[in-house]
Amino acid sequence: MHTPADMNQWKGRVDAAEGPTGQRWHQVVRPFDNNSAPGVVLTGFACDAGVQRNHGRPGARKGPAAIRAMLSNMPVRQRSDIFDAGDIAPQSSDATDGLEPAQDQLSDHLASILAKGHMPITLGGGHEIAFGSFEGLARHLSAGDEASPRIGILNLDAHFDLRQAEHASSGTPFRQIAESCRQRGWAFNYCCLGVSEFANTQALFDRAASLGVDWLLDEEMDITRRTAVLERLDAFLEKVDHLYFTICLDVLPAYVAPGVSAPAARGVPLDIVEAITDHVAASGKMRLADIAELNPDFDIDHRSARVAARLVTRIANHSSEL
Ligand SMILES: [Mn+2]
Repeated sequence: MHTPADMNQWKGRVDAAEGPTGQRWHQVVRPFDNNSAPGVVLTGFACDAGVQRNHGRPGARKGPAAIRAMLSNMPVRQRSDIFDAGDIAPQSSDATDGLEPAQDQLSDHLASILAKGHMPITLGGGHEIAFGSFEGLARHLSAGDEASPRIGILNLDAHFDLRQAEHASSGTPFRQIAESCRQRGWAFNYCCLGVSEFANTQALFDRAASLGVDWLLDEEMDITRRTAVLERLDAFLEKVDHLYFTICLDVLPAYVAPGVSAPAARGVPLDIVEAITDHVAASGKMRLADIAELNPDFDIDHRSARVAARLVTRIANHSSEL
């Protein structure tokens, strides 16, 4: 189910006396349509069916509205070509059964946005968003000239989300992406930064190793290791031409992002997460991005939603001009 942008969600402070440089996002965001000139396109994925299947705390379906509320008052800096394409969600009648159709709808939507030269940023939603995002990029690139596009998947996450399970969930998307790559005959280039040794079983570390995943533990990503982390990132970016960037908010410490499906006891400092975000956005390789797992039911004073809005704004501001 795809509902068009509800522009009533974009409201906030107006500093009329400041003129055009006093503008905030709610004053410049426009509803997306098929004739929109290339820009940043926000789409909500109002879904936590995968979180429910993964036995997490439901509520992430309310994430997109909470992120828009915090984005509304962001000052407009580098970019003002921002569009809202509304929300994609499972049909309310079929609960968790609606997961796969919603992912499929997201993929088609993103492929069509990419074909028009936009930079999609998708607001989650559980991390099941990742399979929808990747397939959107894959469908777009399949229609192009490259026989075997070099795609990189960069995930900032406490979890590999590589679980083997009977049904797709928020814990399985990167295993599904690995299978999709194998079926397409494409390399699976997956880098997961911020993995917790205490939130992933040995089976997941073994699967990551056998799939050739590049990872760093949360413990290897404190602020004293900023340079080493960015060098590792550069080595990964070197190997790919098209990057899918996904941030699971539970990569952050629980005191920074309490409103998530599965909070992290340690996490990666926001300083490092923001440095990586700026670096990736400026690389010229990022084709699409999403931010997952915001659960407003467990947020404190919109803390996690504010962090999500900062990250979305950084991605938009620093992404190379189209
Ligand atoms: Mn996670």
